[in-house]
Amino acid sequence: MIFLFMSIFARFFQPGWTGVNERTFIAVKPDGVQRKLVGEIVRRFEKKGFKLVGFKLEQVPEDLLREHYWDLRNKPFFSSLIRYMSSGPVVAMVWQGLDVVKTARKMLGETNPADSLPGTIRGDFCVEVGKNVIHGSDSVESAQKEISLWFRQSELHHWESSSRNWIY
Ligand code: IDP
Ligand code: MG
Repeated sequence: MIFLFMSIFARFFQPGWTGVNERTFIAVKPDGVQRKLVGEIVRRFEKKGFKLVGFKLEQVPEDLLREHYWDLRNKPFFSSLIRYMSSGPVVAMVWQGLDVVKTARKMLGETNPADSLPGTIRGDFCVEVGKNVIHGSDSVESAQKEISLWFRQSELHHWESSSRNWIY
């Protein structure tokens, strides 16, 4: 009974996800999709031990992209960034796990691929800052905002991973 109540509560009231329930928003950008990097990127997050809770391929409307990158609206590259992000389908994902926001940013590497260490996604698979293959939320607060911007509640899946007790 208590579990039923908790799962209904979690579904409708979406508490601040913390600890092993922390979530982040990851997107494979149009260049990453075109360059067939989706599988490799998903593989890295799966193998690390994170849990996939949302996944879709989408041609993203410009309105959503402008909202997503609202903080960068005054940057000189803003309009080319919106053009780049709408130049083809994007794979939008939500990953869950302990410290997933910070860890995912480390797995991505620096914004500029030239500053990204080998072994990171940007360090391994791209060259230019304007075609840097992947997005990842930069804080728990932005993750929560971005997830609710990109995903409906019904697109986020509640499932128990059978390897959970081998990871935590
Ligand atoms: P982040 O993606 O590492 O969080 P942000 O500074 O939030 O980096 O910038 C968002 C995106 O805008 C970058 O991933 C990149 O695609 C693009 N961008 C950032 N700086 C530049 C630039 O100097 N020239 C062109 N594009 C840029
Ligand atoms: Mg950012």
